[in-house]
Amino acid sequence: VRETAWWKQAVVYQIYPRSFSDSNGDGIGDLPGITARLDYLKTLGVDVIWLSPHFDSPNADNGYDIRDYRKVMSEFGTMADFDRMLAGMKARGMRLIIDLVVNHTSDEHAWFVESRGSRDNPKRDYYIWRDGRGEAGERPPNNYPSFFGGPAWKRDDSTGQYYLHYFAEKQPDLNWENPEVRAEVFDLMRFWLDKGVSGFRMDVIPFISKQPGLPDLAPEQIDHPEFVYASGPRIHEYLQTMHREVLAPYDAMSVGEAFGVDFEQAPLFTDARRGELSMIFHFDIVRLDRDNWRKTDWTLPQLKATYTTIDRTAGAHGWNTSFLCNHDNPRAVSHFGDDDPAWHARSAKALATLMLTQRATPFLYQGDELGMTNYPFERIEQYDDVEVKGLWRTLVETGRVPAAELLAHLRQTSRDHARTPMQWSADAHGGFTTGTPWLAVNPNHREINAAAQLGEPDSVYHHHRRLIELRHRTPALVYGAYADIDPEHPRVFAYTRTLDDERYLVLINFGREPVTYALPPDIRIADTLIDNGAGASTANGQASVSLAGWQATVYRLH
Ligand code: TEU
Ligand code: CA
Repeated sequence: VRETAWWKQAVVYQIYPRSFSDSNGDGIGDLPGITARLDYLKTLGVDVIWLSPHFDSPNADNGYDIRDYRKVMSEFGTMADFDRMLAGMKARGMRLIIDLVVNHTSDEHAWFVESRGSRDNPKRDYYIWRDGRGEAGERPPNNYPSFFGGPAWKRDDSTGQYYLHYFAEKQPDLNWENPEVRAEVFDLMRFWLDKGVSGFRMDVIPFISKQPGLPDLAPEQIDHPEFVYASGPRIHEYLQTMHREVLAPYDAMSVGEAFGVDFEQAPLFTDARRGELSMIFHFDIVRLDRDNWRKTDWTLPQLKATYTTIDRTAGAHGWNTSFLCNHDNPRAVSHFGDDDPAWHARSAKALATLMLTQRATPFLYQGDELGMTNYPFERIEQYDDVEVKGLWRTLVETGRVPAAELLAHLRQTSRDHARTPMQWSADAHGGFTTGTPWLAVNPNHREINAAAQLGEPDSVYHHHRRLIELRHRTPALVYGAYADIDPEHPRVFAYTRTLDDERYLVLINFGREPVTYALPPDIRIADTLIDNGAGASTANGQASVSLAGWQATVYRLH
């Protein structure tokens, strides 16, 4: 039996509000700015919008450090603006999911302000406090590193104890062992569900259960602590309770950011019979060519093998996400495609074809529907990201890595590539703001922008729109079995999607050179459903297909 769900059929679009659309000229995107762009999203065909954090925050990590879960960030607007935005989405038949960031809060959250006050404060146990090691407690309680540089522990002057922070010092980790913390989180989730949101994207959710006794990491675990952080013993108990008590009564969707979860563990989170999460984000594709901040090489067979593994591990009762970018990663076309102006549009469309024809819910990141590219960063001062600043401090300022080396990698890997403002038009600052943008707009907005692409039927935008429409009317592209028919081919990604007696073939040429691709004997093309404008069409029943550079085509098979 096919297990159908509204969120399996949906196409999701991620908005990073700070960089989407500025309505009042202060250089920062905001909620009225989003409301003004809803028709653009509706025309594209998206069903669900995922909004990165919109809550009150001192912005140590652009909103992933929340000060008040029930208040809208003042730069983004008011609760009335939120309500208007949500009503506008609903009026157009779109849903909203919001970001649930509950592994940690801001250090300015009222809970933490109280918690740090004294050892016997009633909120002390909302966070994770420990004595230091050494005679005078001068060394942290264990050797955990933080993701943004330095140890994951900060000594607090008021009581002399250390608190745990997996990310920045301004992001203290909550203590989920405390039932009051769990009740507070479930409550704030209901607050937003009652307002009408349809679910949550859950930030580093596997990290909420900590290792008992917080033992030191073994030397081989230090470089990738996420695998230890993501495997606390109570994670599934917490998620099952959350599902039963909060999500299920609202038929809410949930997507967990599964940083540190390896393939074998995936079904524990997403097997529907266990009642935990709807789906998770695997990191294995966007981080295929990464070792922390270092860019490494990748090959097409490696990418294909990863897709196959992800599909298999979901199993019959699990579900996956499909994404090539988000606010933490370089731009899809610069990363997996070819952002040279001659190949930019066609390769962006090829990647859209890959992204939107998986057995998984697609998550399209803002600007990728235009093929927005990486920013040409040159100097450290051009970056904003707390992660970049932490790397600079701990690697370059300590002399461990030469500045030029880190900069060369950041030019390909930095999170800021995805955070430059949306390119709405060829106007100043890409039409994002009438003021000064908080982060520079990519100079290529004169060529790559929404206004130009809306008026051009063959644009990257309209190709996304057509692919989304095709997916919506073709259940086999949502639910059909996935099979890579040629895992070793170094240039062509070839896979079928099969549902009952309907069968489709996707062919993507990952490169500039044309390829003549011989079809396996059991594959007979009936007709072409969509092609990324490369022109070469294939006659019914042909034994091989000529693919132009970066050509991507979806065929119906006999
Ligand atoms: O990110 C999780 C995460 O750990 C990585 O993707 C992170 O971006 C970093 O590159 C690890 O090296 C989530 C959010 O998506 C991210 O924006 C936040 O900064 C982070 O959690 C903390 O909330
Ligand atoms: Ca604004």
